[in-house]
Amino acid sequence: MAYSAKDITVLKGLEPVRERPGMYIGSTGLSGLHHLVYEVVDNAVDEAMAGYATRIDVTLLPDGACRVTDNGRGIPVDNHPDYKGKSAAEVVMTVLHAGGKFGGEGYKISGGLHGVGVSVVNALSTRLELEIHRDGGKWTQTYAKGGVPQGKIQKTGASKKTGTTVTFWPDPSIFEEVDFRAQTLIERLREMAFLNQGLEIRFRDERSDPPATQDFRFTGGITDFVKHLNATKEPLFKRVAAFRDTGEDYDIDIAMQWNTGYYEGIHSFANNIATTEGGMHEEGFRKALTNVVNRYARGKGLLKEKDDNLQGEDIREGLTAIISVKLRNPQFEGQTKAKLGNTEMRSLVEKATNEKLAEWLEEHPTEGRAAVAKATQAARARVAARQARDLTRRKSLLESSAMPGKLADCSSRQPEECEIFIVEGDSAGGSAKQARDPRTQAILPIRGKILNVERARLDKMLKNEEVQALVQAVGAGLGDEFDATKIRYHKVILMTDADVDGSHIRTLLMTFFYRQLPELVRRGHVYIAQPPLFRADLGKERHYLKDDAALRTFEAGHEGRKIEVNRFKGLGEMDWQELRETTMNPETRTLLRVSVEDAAIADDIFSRLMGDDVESRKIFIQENAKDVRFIDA
Ligand code: 0RA
Repeated sequence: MAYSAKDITVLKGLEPVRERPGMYIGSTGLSGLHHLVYEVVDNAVDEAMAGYATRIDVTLLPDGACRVTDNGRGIPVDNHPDYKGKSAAEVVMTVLHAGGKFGGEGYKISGGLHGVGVSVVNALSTRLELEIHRDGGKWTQTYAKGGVPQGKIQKTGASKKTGTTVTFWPDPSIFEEVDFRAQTLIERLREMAFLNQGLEIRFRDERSDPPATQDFRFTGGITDFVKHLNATKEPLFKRVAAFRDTGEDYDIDIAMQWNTGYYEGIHSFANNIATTEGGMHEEGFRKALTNVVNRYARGKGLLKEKDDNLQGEDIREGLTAIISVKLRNPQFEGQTKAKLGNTEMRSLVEKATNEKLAEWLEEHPTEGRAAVAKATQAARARVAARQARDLTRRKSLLESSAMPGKLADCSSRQPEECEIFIVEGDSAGGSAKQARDPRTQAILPIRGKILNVERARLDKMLKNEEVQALVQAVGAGLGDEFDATKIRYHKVILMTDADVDGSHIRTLLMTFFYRQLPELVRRGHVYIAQPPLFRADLGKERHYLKDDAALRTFEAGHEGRKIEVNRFKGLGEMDWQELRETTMNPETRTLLRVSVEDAAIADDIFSRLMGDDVESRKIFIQENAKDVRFIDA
């Protein structure tokens, strides 16, 4: 195909996106792939937030495409004033950052995130089809690889409805993988539906026959979100406290409910984007929450004059809360651009919480008392936990800051080059010790299933031997005393069997890290080793294959030859040379880095997996057995 001068302008304009995709969508792994969908959905949600769309359909097609349809006004198809001869729709699809921002008044609060614009999706696709229903007509335009328009937008029929449909095929030469994960998309779409009260989002996966579908529409908005998060827990009381405050150019929407558990689950969003690093809105909420509950407790005589104030962490124990704000110019800061920087939001949220939560407590005295009683208990447990911790610390001092007995440490003392393999079982630990590079690789064998941390309280958990060994080895402390500068290994690698028990232990370990050393995960220090599932012998050659797909490809590539296939049931079945070559040697292995993208989703999953609700755990494991979660290569 010959490019015309105009094509070259488009190619040039979108070129930076193809050159450095990571800058625009974060990564070219699964997370980046899914970002494409979110970007298109965000535009449709914007149209809904502006009051014009009520429904969004997201469909995965059998040929690998993703289709997003909304029933909004349709992207304008008339000529764009600033771009001669191009429709506004074409500008949106081919100019970086054009977005819908020229909508003027219609676009008061723009959610667009991921904010990079749908042209980025176009740039990273092999093909994109646009269909717009508007002004009595149906309009279509197609773009080839890299976002090059195949002709102008054209009226191809009449239509009585309005709306926009974008269908795109992600480019396999850009992405490591182009198979969308239904479960990942479903979770985000559900979240979107919670955050946009009343908006209908329908998901349909046509890659299976019959197609799998899930529809979301929550008339209770984030109140339903909180109920959903607490559904796997035991709510302290039935009611959800919810309040909102709306101004000229902002919306604050808060819902909260305590459960009888011990973890804090405060999740904040700004313009529908998870602010996992917190920010001003969260700060305002926390400050007001501590204030209001203490004032209430004193006012009702639940705290006596001689009593200390309840601390914020006591009050937040077992609290599930959603803070969702919408504002005109969100400033996203922090390492992962997931922290809201707008200072005005702090005082706005603080004021709203101070007034409205106090009111709510006055109106719901039974709930108010229950919340204070829970916080008072938490305060007592906090004191007990501190004593337990002091004890452990003294003990480890006595043992001269010794490392756990089972640890085979490495000799290097430069954390940047050090790795620790957490290995299941003593026998696998043995071959790992032989296989390692003792200078940079340490081995910590873990026996059996470590304590299920989700269900245990900190003071109890600290008494668990396996947990102590892990924390001591990592060397950076725990909980709010975690000190990242003391991390002894920059790679903490979970190496478990590829069977059901192995994956259970891996989930337990990931839960532990997520709950107790979240900073370690956030900084990208936690990895999962990928031992192969098969060894295929071809004459004298040995080939190690990581999964069923790899085996099939291998077999297809050697048709007619005799292949002897062995399935490894566990790490213990490999000899140490095999283990080194396939799984441990940095030159030849592949590792998966564990990432926690969206704490709200992760929280939900871990609770379902690990919480007390056996039924929901069963269902969850059945549904997700094949889906690798939180993992992005
Ligand atoms: C710019 C202006 C108008 C609508 C849109 C963009 C729009 C963009 C997207 C993206 C996905 N779905 C969308 N729906 C609408 C407003 C035009 C008018 O005033 O009618």
